[in-house]
Amino acid sequence: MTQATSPHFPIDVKNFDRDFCQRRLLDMLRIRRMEERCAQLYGESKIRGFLHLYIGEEAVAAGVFCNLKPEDKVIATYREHAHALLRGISMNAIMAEMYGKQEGCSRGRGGSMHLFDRNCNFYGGNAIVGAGLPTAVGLALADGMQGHEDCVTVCFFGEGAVAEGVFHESLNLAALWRLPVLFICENNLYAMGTALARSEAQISLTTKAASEGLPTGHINGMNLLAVHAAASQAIDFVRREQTPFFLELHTYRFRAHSMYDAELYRDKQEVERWKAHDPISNFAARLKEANMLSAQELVRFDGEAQQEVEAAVRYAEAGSLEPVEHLLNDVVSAATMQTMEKTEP
Ligand SMILES: Cc1ncc(C[n+]2csc(CCOP(=O)(O)OP(=O)(O)O)c2C)c(N)n1
Ligand SMILES: [Mg+2]
Repeated sequence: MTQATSPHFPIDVKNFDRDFCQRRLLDMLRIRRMEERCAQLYGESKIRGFLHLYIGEEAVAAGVFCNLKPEDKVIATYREHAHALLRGISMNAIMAEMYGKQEGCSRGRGGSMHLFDRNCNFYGGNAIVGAGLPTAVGLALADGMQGHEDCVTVCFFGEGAVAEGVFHESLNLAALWRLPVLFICENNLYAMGTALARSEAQISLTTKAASEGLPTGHINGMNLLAVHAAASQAIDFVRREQTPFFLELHTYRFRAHSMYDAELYRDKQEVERWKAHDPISNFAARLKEANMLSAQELVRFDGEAQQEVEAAVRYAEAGSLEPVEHLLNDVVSAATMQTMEKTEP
């Protein structure tokens, strides 16, 4: 594990299958084009509320998801459009959810931060920083109790979550009870406008995780093949040993935290420097150099991604809003619980 998770582990594109590489490139293009369109639709007030874009971080999701089995469980944060898409929620259902339409994957009640689909074993989307971690521990515990021996739960979270007490509580329990959770920290350097060193005395996240008894690794999250190699080894390890692992991926978001953010906490040159590591254009260039991608194929993949996005926008536009009379459906209060208890035989 140590070698594969070193940021300097050499990954040669020629060791990979051409079809595999092209599919990963398409994964990243689908994410990028979908989110660029979402940003545009936000400007037109078609999408409202919060919208946190993953642009710049695509190699993380694309490198991890291709290693998972359908029965594995995934949980993510409010920056989860990519995870939902690569876990198999259709772009139509995602876009309809963004629009708040009933045809959305959360029936229009969740929006951007609460994409969810149990059929895909995708357990959200969560607005609360750190809330996915104990839920992941619970999902893995449930798998064990139900005899699902071979399952892995993957929990994505930002580095901002390590400041939450629940980060330590969750890692401790997962290690103590030997639960098969892969904790993936998407370290994009900032929690809203706060750089890690401004909130944490110990900025080595692997040291923090190791102090809770977890084996750890870290890798360059802008390099798709490096992410893939590290994730595949980490997932195999968790599946085989039925014990948790902590993987930190160094990445960067190119856009604002959410849609309203003056970005006073970082200078433009820093963003430009990171854009030179764009996971999509760099991966496409490496594939071209290795004769694994032609200019025409790249245009075709991009066109396919854009067509899928436009079809999803049409689907969302044609969708319907939930009638106001349904407003209280699925709303449970302490009072309704008491009534239910009284009326139950
Ligand atoms: C418990 C909690 N505290 C504060 C917030 C407000 N908040 C929303 S996003 C965010 C930053 C989280 O940053 P990070 O975990 O690094 O994820 P990133 O946005 O960088 O992907 C904060 C503090 C929240 N949603 N939940
Ligand atoms: Mg962050």
